[in-house]
Amino acid sequence: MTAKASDYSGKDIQVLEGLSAVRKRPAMYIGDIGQRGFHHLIFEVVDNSIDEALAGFCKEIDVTITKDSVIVVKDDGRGIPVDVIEKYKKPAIEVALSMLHAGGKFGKSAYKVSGGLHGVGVSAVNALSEWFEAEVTREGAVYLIRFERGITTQKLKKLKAAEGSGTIIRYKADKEIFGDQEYSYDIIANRLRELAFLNKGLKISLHDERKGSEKSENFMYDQGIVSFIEYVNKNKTVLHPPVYFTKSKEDVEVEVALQYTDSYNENVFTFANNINTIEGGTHLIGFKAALTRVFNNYVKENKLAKGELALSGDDAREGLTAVLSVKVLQPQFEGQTKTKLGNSEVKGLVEQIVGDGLWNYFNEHPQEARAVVEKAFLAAEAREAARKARGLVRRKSALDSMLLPGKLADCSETDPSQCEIYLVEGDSAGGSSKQGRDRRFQAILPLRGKILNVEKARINKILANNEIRVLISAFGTGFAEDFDATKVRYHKIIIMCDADVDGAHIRTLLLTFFYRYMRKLVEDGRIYIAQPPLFRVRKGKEITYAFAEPELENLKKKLGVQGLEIQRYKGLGEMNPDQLWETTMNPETRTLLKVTIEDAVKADELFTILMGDVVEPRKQFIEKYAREVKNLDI
Ligand code: 0RA
Repeated sequence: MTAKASDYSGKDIQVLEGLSAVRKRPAMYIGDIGQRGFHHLIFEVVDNSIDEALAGFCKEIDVTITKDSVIVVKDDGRGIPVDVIEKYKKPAIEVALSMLHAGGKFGKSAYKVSGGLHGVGVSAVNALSEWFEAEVTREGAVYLIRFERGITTQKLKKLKAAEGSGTIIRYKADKEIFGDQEYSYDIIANRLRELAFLNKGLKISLHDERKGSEKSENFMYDQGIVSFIEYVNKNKTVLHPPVYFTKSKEDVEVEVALQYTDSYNENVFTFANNINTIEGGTHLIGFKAALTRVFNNYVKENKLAKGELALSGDDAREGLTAVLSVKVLQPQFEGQTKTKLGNSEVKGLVEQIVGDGLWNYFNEHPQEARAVVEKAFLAAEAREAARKARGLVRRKSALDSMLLPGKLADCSETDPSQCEIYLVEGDSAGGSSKQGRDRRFQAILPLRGKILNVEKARINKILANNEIRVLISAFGTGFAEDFDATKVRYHKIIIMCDADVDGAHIRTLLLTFFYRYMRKLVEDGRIYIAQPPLFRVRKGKEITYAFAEPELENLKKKLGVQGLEIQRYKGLGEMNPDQLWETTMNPETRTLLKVTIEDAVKADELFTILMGDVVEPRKQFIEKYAREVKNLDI
């Protein structure tokens, strides 16, 4: 054996080891092996086609879920190169698809997406697929290569002569890794729609060929992020048409679109190289600085000031929907979840573009400018009133550090990581849960009646609401400018409501409040929903609980129907303390749903529809989902 040949086999082993590492610890490479990771594989493949589009060679991307749940991603780019790489004695495509992190080395596109969130490249998808195929058309022919669980089972072969160019990836996610999961059309559609918004003019289509759920959609937006803004604001009352600014400089391209609505919320979505930078970063800092400056300069120059009242950044952003998309050559992603843009050169550029653009817009549209500035002053007044009210609360609590709400039955443990608080609907259930709990680590806060709908109120009114004040002081986090999620006194905040319409309403009101005003608690995974059973089934001395209809049916079958006593719980109050503990509160036996934000655009849409003041979309939403709801107890 020549030195060269042994060298080659050595490399070969290294390649295989690379991918077996992915199979050994998949979560390390794709985040998790649950729903998120399972869908992430698709986006990892699509990202490669997006890179090709960003480089200017791909106009269309086609994603299909076949009836056998095979994923097919097709693009009309240049095709993955097939020429043999000297060093590996293998075609470039084989190296790119079977070597970890090798993908980037062959990419010559201007703005690579890979390198961002779990940017592990398509080889990780290959490793985690039962089988994986790439079909490439380029240089006058069609080529095919195939792998099974990351191992080449069909070397690259030429299939036939053909015109044009493009890449088709087909893969079947490995059951050994992902179990029996099913693809969610909505998760895929939402991300593809977002990618189409962020890459103006690119056509992305999605086809679901699974039996019974056949569906097809095309996403293509000539207006790019302006269409994104229109989509986000479709159920809101807007104050002016969307405004759009863009500029490219050296290695950075910036696009900004914004529009004010009459709502009290701020919705700024930021992206770097198509990655949703939920932790913000330099682009967001530049944007906020420019916005605040333009507002204050406009007020000064037009003598619109109201006494001593100064406009803060928060005031200037009340009711604002904005999409900020930057593309940088070498993105630096920082932060806990690697979704914070670190490139310092971006801040100044964004600040300049937004500053100049908005200043010109205000001067060319004085009517619109006055409307949004007027709104910012109303926000400032509300904030000032809230600040005064909060000052009172703070002084009191400084005098008495134990100022916890009287209704709160606190736990004895003081380490927040060990503590839970149950927010319980109604006094009677509050009573049972106080008796049923483990008082060492479980606190109970009964909520009387409904909390305020924060979607329709400004901050001063929110802070005047008694139930909300009680929540804030029990949590210990402070509020608004003083809000600090790290001060939270309980690492689990558990919403426990009846399984009826009122319960659902109270739960939604609480979630709206948390999402709009304590979002960090949601992001940190602190918010949970308790799952009380719907049925109690007794046979002789044996008692079991069912949490949904199908479970009840199974129980009926298992125990045979004779002699069964079935009780349907109408509310938590019907359970005695022991039952409540056993079914809903005992960490050993209960089921808790953790509230997560998978998609901020969808979450905003949901809360706007459910709690906002435009009626028609709510009606449509209820009509659409009413058919799917079976356990609704009115
Ligand atoms: C690197 C170089 C070239 C194409 C690609 C990557 C490429 C990769 C993927 C992955 C999915 N679709 C893709 N399309 C293209 C082309 C280099 C050249 O032709 O000069």
